[in-house]
Amino acid sequence: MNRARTRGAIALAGAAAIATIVGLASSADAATTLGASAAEKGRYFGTAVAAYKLSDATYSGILDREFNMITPENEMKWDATEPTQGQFSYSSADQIVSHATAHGQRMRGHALAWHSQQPSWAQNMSGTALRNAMVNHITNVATHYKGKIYAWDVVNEAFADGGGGGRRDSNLQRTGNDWIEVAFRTARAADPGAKLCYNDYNTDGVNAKSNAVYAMVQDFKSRGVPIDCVGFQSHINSGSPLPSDYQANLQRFANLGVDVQITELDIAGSGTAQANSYASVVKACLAVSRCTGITVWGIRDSDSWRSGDTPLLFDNNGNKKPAYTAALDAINGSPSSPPPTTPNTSPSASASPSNPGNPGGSGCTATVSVNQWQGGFVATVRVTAGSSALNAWSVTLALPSGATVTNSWNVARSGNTWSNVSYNGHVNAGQYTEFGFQANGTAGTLTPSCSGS
Ligand code: 9MR
Repeated sequence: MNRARTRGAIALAGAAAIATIVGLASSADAATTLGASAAEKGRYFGTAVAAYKLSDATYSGILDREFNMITPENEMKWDATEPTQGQFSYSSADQIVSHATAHGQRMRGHALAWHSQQPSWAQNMSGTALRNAMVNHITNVATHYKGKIYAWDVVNEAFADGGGGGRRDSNLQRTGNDWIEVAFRTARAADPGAKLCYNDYNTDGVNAKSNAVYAMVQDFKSRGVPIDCVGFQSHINSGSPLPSDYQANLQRFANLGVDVQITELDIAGSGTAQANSYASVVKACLAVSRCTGITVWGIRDSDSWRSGDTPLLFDNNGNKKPAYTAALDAINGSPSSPPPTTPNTSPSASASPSNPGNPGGSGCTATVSVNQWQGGFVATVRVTAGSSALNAWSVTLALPSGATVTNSWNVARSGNTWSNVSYNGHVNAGQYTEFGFQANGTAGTLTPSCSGS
């Protein structure tokens, strides 16, 4: 594991050296890829990835050019990671994580506890045996990927469709109504640095199902059950059209004190109509300060679970569709909204206020916010351009002795110098981008200083 991590770090450092040159050469115009444009707004743009497609050059070419967040489409699910009880199988998911590490992409983990895609041994279990198996599963998987996951879908699709507003019946639900909070507490204990999300579909507008999820999040927040984010899958088609209150729904969840994320976006259709819907979703996310990013559920239409709907941003040959251009233009045309906030807000973790900022060498300031828990922390560093655009930046930030970095994102590090990667060197005047890292130890007071060109 240590060796793998070292290899990844070397690959990342190499990529970053090249990236800095690219960054310096770029023009002062808006960024030209989804990931880079989203990064300029302090957001990510991700996609679902299938491990077996990574050897397809068209597929990985688009992936690495456009996307800076990856969700394994199936490889981290229960049936994939624990096909036999107590025997864990991580090779396909590890392949995706290695790819992400080598290309400076972050990971969303999907999904720890779900009624679907369970291995047959779990499908046949009930009661205490199933509850214990779920806890053991979450502990093992979240521990295996500790420090490598930006956000976990801890529980997926636990609410019923239709007007009832209740839980979905499932073997997990029948172990007791508290199975969801047990799943979240277990995930927090295993990987305190990951944001923990509840994820569902048909919750994209205000309706009976999203109201039920809303009530659960409110209850969890009031009782200190660790939850950091809510995922809105956003599988849009004629049967599930884009709700007119999409943004308002995201905002009401954000107002509960959780991040919101678009987690599995696909929109059936073609041409202008599809392009307009993509633009609406992107604008809605960027208008909600706690909407931290958007993930589309596949790259080319042919990669989609609903390929007949042609619901994605690239056609079967990997060409950009009108929907791609609309999504990119919507990101670049959106005003910068206030910060996505700091990571976890678990009761044991405290978010320290941002440092006042540092005038730095030329044209940028850096501020840091820290989420410390017993034995570790996540730091989020914001780089804000001054009155002219940046094409490259670096931040000097020393860690106290005893603190060791386990994982970082959106950045290349050499000792105490943290530099932009290819997609986030360009920052428009007055705008910002963010990078982060997770470390063992105690952060203390971190004082970043920024220099840009
Ligand atoms: O896209 C996934 C597809 O390859 C699988 O066959 C399917 C099996 O359930 O799961 C699909 O992904 C689902 C995701 O994990 C949860 N939300 C709905 C997605 C589409 O079905």
